Amino acid sequence: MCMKRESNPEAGSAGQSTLKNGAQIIVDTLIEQGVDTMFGYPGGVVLPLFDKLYDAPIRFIIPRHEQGGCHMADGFARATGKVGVIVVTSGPGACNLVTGLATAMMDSVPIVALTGQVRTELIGNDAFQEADTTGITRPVTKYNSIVKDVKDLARTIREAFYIASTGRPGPVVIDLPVDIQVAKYGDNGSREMRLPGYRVRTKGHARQILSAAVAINASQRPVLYVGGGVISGNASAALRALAEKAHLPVTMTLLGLGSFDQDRAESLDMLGMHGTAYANYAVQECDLLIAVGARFDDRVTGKVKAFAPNAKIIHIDIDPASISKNVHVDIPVVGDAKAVLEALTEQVEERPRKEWFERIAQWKKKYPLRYDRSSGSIKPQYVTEQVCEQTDGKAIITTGVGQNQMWAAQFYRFHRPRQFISSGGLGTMGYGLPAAIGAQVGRPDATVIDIDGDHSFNMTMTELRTAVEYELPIKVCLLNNGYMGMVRQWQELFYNKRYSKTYLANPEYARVAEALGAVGMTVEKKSDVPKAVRQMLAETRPCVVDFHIEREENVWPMVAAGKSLNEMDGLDILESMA
Ligand SMILES: Cc1ncc(C[n+]2csc(CCOP(=O)(O)OP(=O)(O)O)c2C)c(N)n1
Ligand SMILES: [Mg+2]
Repeated sequence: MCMKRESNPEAGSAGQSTLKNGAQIIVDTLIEQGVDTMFGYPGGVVLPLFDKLYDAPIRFIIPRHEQGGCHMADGFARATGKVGVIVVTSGPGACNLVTGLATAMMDSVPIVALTGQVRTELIGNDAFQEADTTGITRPVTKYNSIVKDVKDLARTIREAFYIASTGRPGPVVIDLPVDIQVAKYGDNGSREMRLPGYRVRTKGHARQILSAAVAINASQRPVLYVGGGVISGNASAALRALAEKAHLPVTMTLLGLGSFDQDRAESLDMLGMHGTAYANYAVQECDLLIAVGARFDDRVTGKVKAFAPNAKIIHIDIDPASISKNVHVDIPVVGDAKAVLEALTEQVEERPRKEWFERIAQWKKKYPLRYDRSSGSIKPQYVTEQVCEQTDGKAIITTGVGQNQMWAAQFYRFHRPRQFISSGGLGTMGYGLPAAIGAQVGRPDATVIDIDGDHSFNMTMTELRTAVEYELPIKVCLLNNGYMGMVRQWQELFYNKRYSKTYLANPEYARVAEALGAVGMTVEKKSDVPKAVRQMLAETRPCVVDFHIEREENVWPMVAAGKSLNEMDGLDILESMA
């Protein structure tokens, strides 16, 4: 068989002397694509590939579970702007990726996932560890494909990187039957791609940009509403230039945090369900809403019919499919956020908009984010503030999902892109720790802190061992309320305090951390918080600090599901803490 393939006349033009097997072609194509780090977990049908990875010049991180590995690749991608790469085996390995892929898909994160597959002739036979990986992952990927001929291997992998990282980024799965990994082929060095239906628009239509500039110049009460697309499109500097020149207040989605320096006067911080009152009021009263790289998610809009009722809407997005999907848009601009914002900045005029900024200043003064500082118990907001203060607002923060995520978003102040890494669209509990590991792998120079919930942490805490193994000094700040706090909050508010199935007894996290080879600390007294944060930051080993916080603390303000943005609950509670 092998001999026959070696003399295959279809082998590349370089001839017999350069025949390589598929696994080597995969590794060479990864290196050609600039991959120096990858994540992955072995298994039977990826053994040929793992054999070639044995001496490849690629840093390889093995997680404890493929879901963790996929979140690591995702955290790596979000922290660095590069494509995250993961390789896993067929069947259970590929199935374990699904949550990670869906998380990356919802948040437009570039990942290339290589999955092993059974031999091509066995596909459809219920072979050992066979799963229909392309079928299972189709709805949670931007693109997927199975390679059935070694001739297509290099090209398919190149296409995967191109699709994952261009336009609206996203995860791509390439399924690799084991016989393709051992088949031999001559690499003819061609860099061609065959993607006739895939077009990426970059510049934006000049007439649409002009209409947008005219609308901005005419507006008395504009608001820029920006999302993760500004970060993935490397458009932060362009955003700042526009906001500064035209004097535009800026509010960010959860995924947009970091795209605009929160210390700047134009920042309205986060909007939406747990956004600031001043952002939500400004959106409801604005006469022009300029959405950039954001998708009008329901956690942002509240009741869609009542969203920004007086505003004309401009929507700048690289993905034409997201325009007018949830909210009718008056001036669509399909294009790259950076290119469009730069073109807009040239065409807008300086306008001080004093009255509008004064109105915003009144809201900011009346409704800042607050919590009860006099309380004797440990408030999660206090822990987050301490972490922010002691890191000078410079750390990379990842989160779990729930109240912890909202407190991190509200009380850490972000200054630059790629600093806040959180599962926004899917809301994946268990994301925080592996994402922190991936971010630390990509940014060894940075302080990386996972502000996590106890039950989110429970889901993937086994990855702490991965951090120990690779000497990644990540820090975990557990906001431990014992509860699935965000669900408990909804039960308190909407289900008459019937806390059905939202309490589970937790382990002693400090001992768990130590058993896994990390540093563990427990903090039960408010007065110990600053010192514990200091110790955590000084640690050179992975470290978990278990803060026993006020158990029934709530996140305020809150726009209940189905309410409009100006109908916020909890403002009276916040005011009473003044
Ligand atoms: C994988 C997964 N399962 C279930 C949920 C639903 N959910 C959202 S928040 C939450 C509670 C989170 O608890 P914890 O991590 O302790 O965070 P807290 O809200 O207490 O800060 C749950 C169960 C989810 N988002 N993800
Ligand atoms: Mg909790």
